[in-house]
Amino acid sequence: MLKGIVLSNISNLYKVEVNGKIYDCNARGIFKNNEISPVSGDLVKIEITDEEKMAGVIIEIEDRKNYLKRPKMANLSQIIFVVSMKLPKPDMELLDKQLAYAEFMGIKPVICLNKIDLEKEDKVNHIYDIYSKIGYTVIKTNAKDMTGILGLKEYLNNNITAFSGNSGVGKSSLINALLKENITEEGVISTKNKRGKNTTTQVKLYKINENSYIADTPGFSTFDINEIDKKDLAKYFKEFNQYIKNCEYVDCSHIKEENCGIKKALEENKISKERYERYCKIYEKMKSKKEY
Ligand SMILES: Nc1nc2c(ncn2[C@@H]2O[C@H](COP(=O)(O)OP(=O)(O)O)[C@@H](O)[C@H]2O)c(=O)[nH]1
Ligand SMILES: [Mg+2]
Ligand SMILES: [Zn+2]
Repeated sequence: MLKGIVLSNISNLYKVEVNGKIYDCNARGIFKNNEISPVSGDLVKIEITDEEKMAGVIIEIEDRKNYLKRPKMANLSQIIFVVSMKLPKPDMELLDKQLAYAEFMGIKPVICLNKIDLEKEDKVNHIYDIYSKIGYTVIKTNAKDMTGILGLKEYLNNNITAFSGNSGVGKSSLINALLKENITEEGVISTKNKRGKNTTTQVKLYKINENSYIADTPGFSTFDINEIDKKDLAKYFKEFNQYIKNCEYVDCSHIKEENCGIKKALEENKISKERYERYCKIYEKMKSKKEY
C-alpha cells in the first residue's frame, strides 16, 4: 500500500502521484456507496494492480483539511486571487466576496494584481494599499514580462495553491510564467472544453516542487458564498471583525442600525469606505437571493 495525492480525475480515472511517479487509478466501489469520491488534492492510499502499466486502485481517502464543491477539490491551503488591473477591469466585488469565502474556509488568500503594465501606478497602488493595510499579502505582477513572478513563487512553497479570478485576468499566463516551461495553452492549462465553454468541475494539480502544487481551476469564479450565513458575513471581512463587539445589537447587520461598531469605525476612517460599500452590496444580494 502506498500513499499519494490525487492530481486529476478524468471520467473516474484518477492520476495519483506517489513520490514523483504517477499511477492511473480507479476508485474502489466502496466510495460510491458512501457517496464520497476522490477529488484533486485528496491524500489517498493506493494498491498497485500493475506496476508495469502504472495502474492501481484507490482504497482509502485520508480525512480532508477542507473541501470545495465548485470546483471539487480538497486540502487547498492557499488561493491566489488574480485581479486584472485593466482589460478586464478589476472586479472588486468578486474579490471581496471570494476573500470572505477564503476566510470562512480557513484557506490563506493571496491577492495578485496582474496586468500592472496596463494601468497607472497610482490606481494600482490604491488597491494595493487597501488590502495590504488589512493585512493581506498583495503582489503586483505583469505576467507578460515576468515582473513580480519570483515574488509570487515564494508563496507557493509547501502549499496546495489554486488560482482564482474571472476569465481573462491572466491565470493561465501566471501559471505558465511560474512553471517557466513552454506549455501550450491547449496542452496543459487549457480552461476550455471543445465547445469553448469553461469546464467548471475539473481541477488539475501540477507539482512544482516537493510538497508544492498549483491548481488550475477553470471556472473558479463561482464560489459557494452561500455557505456563509449573511449574518456572519462581516466576520469574514477580516478588518471588520474586531469592531463587531462595539455594535449595540447582537444581530446587527451593520447597515441600517444605530450604534454600529463597524459604521463607527468607518466614520473614523479605520475601515475603507469601498470595502464597506461592497460589504453592503454583497449582504443585500445574499438577502434578496437564495443562490448567489
Ligand atoms: N498586458 C498584459 N497582458 C496580460 C498579462 N497577463 C496576461 N495577459 C494577457 O491577457 C489575456 C488573458 O490571459 P490568460 O492568461 O489567458 O487569462 P485567464 O483566462 O485568466 O487564464 C492574454 O491575452 C494574455 O496574454 C499582463 O500582465 N499584462
Ligand atoms: Mg486560462
Ligand atoms: Zn453593526
